[in-house]
Amino acid sequence: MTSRPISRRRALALLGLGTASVATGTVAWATGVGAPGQCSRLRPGASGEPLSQPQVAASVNGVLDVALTVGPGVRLAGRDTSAFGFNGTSPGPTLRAQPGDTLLVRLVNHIDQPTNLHTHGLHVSPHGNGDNPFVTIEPGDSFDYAIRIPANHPAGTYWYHPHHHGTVADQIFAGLVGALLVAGEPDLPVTEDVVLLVTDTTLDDAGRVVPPSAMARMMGREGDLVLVNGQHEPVITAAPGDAQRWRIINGCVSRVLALRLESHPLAQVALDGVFLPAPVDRDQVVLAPGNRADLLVRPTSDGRYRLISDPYNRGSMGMMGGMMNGGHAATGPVTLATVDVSGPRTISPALPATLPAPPAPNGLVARQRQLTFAMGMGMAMGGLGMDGMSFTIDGRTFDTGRDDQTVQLDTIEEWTVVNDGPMDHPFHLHAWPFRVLAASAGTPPTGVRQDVVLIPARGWVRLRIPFSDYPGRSVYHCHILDHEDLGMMATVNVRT
Ligand SMILES: [Cu+2]
Repeated sequence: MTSRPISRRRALALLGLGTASVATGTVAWATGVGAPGQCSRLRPGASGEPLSQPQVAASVNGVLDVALTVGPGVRLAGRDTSAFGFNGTSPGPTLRAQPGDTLLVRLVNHIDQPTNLHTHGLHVSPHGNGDNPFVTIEPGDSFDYAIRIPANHPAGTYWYHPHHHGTVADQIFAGLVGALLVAGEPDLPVTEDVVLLVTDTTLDDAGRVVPPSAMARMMGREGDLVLVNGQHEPVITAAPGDAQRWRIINGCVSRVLALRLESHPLAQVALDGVFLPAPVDRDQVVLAPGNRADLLVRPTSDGRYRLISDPYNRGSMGMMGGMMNGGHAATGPVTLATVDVSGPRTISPALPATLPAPPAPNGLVARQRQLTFAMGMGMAMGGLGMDGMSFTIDGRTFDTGRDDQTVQLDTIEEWTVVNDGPMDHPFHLHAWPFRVLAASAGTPPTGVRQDVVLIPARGWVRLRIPFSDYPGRSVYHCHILDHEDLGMMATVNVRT
């Protein structure tokens, strides 16, 4: 079964839809959510304020015991909004744990749609009340998660967000994100260690989240407001000579961040939470939705320098060409934050020449598979996307009850993920991180494990995946979360 390209006529017809229905049915909009295309947009009430850090919930004696209440009513961009948060803030509290800890999270649902919790990037069990994407927490209900982080888990920058199929994009766009840090050695010689959790959203002038048009869902929505820790263009202060660690998380629904800092190289030390073998100086760091990068920033002279995300072409919907490109209003570079460098010069120790990248697992490859991500009209099995638009993996949309891949526990597999379409799709696998072996773009692999990789339009990526430690069922999907909600997700069942 394959999908066929969208005709120009068909795509134009889809433009006029503007409904809020998705593959799994009609979305019940929560209180305070506006209608598509109405009203003027919210203007930030504050820009250029000092960068704030989310509150921290830290583990004690091996346990991080925290209640997270999902509800409307948070402050974003210096304005009161009816967007969603955890415990009244967006981002929610930063969860700080150690390898070997257990996360005991009581998730309380105070919105009027089902939700759940995913600990993105953690190599933990997907079973039962672990990192289980099949959990449904109905409005008014709560659920007790117990997520055991193994003692040998790499330290680093991870994040959490809801993963209830059909509402993932809406709930992240509405603000439900938080950082999750696993502590551990080494301590880098830095003067600041900060989380920069980047999100985008669109709010009307009453502070209500504006749902996307049907076309924006298909393209993957991008919000008008790009925020860092819920702030608009915050300012980070530094002294010349400082070394700061910026843990950048791309929490956007669809937006690819192409980051650069004016007049400075970015020394990348980690990707998707995991240390690289050595720091790498980059002019630009590209993060697909879900990716993280830890950067060391070392300003040397006084001045104000913007952290910018440049426009990134995610492709277009085939015959619609540039007209549909991106499906979003924002054009041109976006300023995420500014670093304000002044004061007495400090002297930071030199960067370590090497970093403790986790060793690559050795072993024979037990099995090779090929997976194909595609989009098209009407020919897919197992259900259709919006009005016949399908977002498929191997010709099928998501079915929670179907095992798409069955894998033997404690074996290593090689998956070649092919993108058959004209738009980029970021591939994400829960619970079992992978290494990139090769890619159609010819980009040299980093050699370290990661959990999201961008599969370019008409391209492919080859991955090596150790399905170690944890049996159970979980999912892989496109991390353009509108595509995931429209069906571009499938299941993997790892069996003993
Ligand atoms: Cu996609």
